[in-house]
Amino acid sequence: MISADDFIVPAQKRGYDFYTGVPCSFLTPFINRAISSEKTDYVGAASEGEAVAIAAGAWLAGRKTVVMCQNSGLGNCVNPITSLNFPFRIPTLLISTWRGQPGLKDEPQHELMGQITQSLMELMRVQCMAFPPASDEIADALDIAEKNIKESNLPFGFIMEKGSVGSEELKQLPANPKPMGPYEDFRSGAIVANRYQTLEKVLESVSDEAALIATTGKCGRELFTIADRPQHIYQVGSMGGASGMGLGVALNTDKPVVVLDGDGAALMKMGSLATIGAYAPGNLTHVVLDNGVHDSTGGQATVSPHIDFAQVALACGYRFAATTDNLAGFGEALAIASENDGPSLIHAKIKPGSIDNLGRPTVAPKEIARRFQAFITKG
Ligand SMILES: Cc1ncc(C[n+]2csc(CCOP(=O)(O)OP(=O)(O)O)c2C)c(N)n1
Repeated sequence: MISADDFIVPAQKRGYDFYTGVPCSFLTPFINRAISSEKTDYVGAASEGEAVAIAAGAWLAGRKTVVMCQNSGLGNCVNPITSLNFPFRIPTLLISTWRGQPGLKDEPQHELMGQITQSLMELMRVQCMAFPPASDEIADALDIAEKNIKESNLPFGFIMEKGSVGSEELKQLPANPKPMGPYEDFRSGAIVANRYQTLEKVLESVSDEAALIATTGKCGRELFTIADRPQHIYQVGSMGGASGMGLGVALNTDKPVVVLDGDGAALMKMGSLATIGAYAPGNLTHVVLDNGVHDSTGGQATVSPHIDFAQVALACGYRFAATTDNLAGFGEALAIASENDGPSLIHAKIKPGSIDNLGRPTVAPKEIARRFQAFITKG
């Protein structure tokens, strides 16, 4: 058995000091220390997939990251690990517990995942090894992880057995929710613009210093078609992960960060609104481009006509929210968001549809990630 600091301190010396994840009882002492240690930043995520996206954002802003989860949560990580970390070559240290370890008595829901934890990691191209059980094995384990990450630029996994880390007190600050932020309704009564026109308005309105993170599907393809700049991420996969990534970036830079989300994607990871509202980075603007459909896959309806994203955001702690259905109102909402402390959410009601012969990003995701990281960290 080791103490949490036996791992956290040498990991921090190697640069790993941004932690995010969802707890597991096997992780309790380790996660308690990641929360209380002054050497680490910790973001409690709503889901493990969101944690992977937050960590990816933090890495894009220059941090070295650790994602902690129960192995049940590995299932929630599969999509971002395979369609975000892999194509963009974004590494993280992934510490997963080993509930259901064969030979040990555990609950029935952990049996199958316990049998496949290591092979699932390897299937996802995540090289992994046992979480070091003794303090004299930690430096070597971290060096193996570092070497692997340097070579592959992919996540590296540690599988943590029960009782690996000695107990730690849970010391956390009480929640301090603020009164609900202001709301503006800029609707004129008729939806006039589509996503392409709204993205053009974003580019015309936001500062050249702003980083833009576009959700999967036609949003990123359109943004690339309108303008390709180093401060753009076209999230080709990881549907729903744009907001988590935006949070990870925004918490680690002073530059403005604008997330360009879809209604389907925002609904897929709605827990991220809660995390953003609670961690409340002042420089984050979250635009939900709501065409009422999964436009990129043929226009199948989402449930967004039932959802008031602006009110959801305010209830989650966003500092400002607005609803718009026209470009002038959208521009006004963006101006308020950029002049005031966020996070802000702009619920932009738009028409479905795109342009004819829409292209796709021609810059490789790995290159996009690295030029974005350079944009955020240099200057
Ligand atoms: C996890 C996952 N499920 C499904 C898809 C397929 N998919 C790609 S884009 C898309 C629609 C996204 O809808 P929305 O966020 O509303 O954006 P829009 O296409 O309307 O711009 C879907 C379902 C995917 N890429 N990833």
